[in-house]
Amino acid sequence: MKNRTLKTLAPIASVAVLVAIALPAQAEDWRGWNIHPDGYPNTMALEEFADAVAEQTEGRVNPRVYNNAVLGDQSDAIEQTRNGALDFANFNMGPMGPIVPETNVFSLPFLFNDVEHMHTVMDGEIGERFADALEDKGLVVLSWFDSGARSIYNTQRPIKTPEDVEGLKIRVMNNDLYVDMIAAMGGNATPMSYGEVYQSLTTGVLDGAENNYPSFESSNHYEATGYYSLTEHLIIPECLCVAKSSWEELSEEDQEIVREVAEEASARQRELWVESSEESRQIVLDYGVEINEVDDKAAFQALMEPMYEEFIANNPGTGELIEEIRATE
Ligand code: BDP
Repeated sequence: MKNRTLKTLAPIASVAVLVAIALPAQAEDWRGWNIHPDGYPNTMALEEFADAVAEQTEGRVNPRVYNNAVLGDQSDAIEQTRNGALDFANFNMGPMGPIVPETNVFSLPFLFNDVEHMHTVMDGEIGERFADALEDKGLVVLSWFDSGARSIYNTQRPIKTPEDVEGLKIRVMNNDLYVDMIAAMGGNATPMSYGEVYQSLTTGVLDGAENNYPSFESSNHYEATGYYSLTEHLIIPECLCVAKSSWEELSEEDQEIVREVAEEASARQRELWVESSEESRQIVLDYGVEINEVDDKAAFQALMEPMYEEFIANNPGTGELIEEIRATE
């Protein structure tokens, strides 16, 4: 009796084994977080990344991008990606600071000379060190994106000297370093999620905020503020990151494909960035926003010295790192 059962079951079992072998490994449906709307340079690059990954892995990895931060604000999304609830994202290193303290150095105003300098640093050995720090916290950096230079905009007046910032209520990203930065200029900073800023500007809860041209335009903040002043105080890198747990589920071959596609997405994003910045500048000008150059940026820079001193004192080794970044050509 016992034997007969085994004999009848044996063929069924081997069929099951064969079916399991014949089926392809389960496809990975990747959910990607993106704060920006349709048409934004990062959104376009992320969508191209998603399509190319699906195509080149022949559907083994199927990324999908969710725009406009519908999956949560940036600080939440960083945590969700770290714990694998989200698979990939484009993150700014500003709100990354509280989670990966090494990245706080990017929130020091006037760290980089210009955007090109930032790219040279991030594409080199120093960038790799930051990628390692992020990986230790569960985020695999695939490539680095541009986010231009951030400038202050407000409803009250053009900012030409630090005195013009006096008393203004300025929204900053979630990182306490920006509170010190605005305080050093004489203003009052309010850390706030990106999505809440527009309304706070229109109701007068805020006098202003700070961002690059594409975000100033695409968020419609320009409609609520009359002055955009080119303080260019922050140049912050962004990453295209994957959750470490999602990354480790991929075969080596697929990892290679995804990494290569991400490098292409970064090149594409940087190209689109330049075009988009110019387009956004034109849109806000046409709308009637008054844009002004800041002739004496050194006056702003000088006020940041105590912030640097405190940062270096509180974070051993960062003095050397800052020197190294500044010396990178
Ligand atoms: C944009 C960044 C985005 C930030 C946003 C902000 O690309 O990651 O969340 O600024 O100010 O430029 O919150």
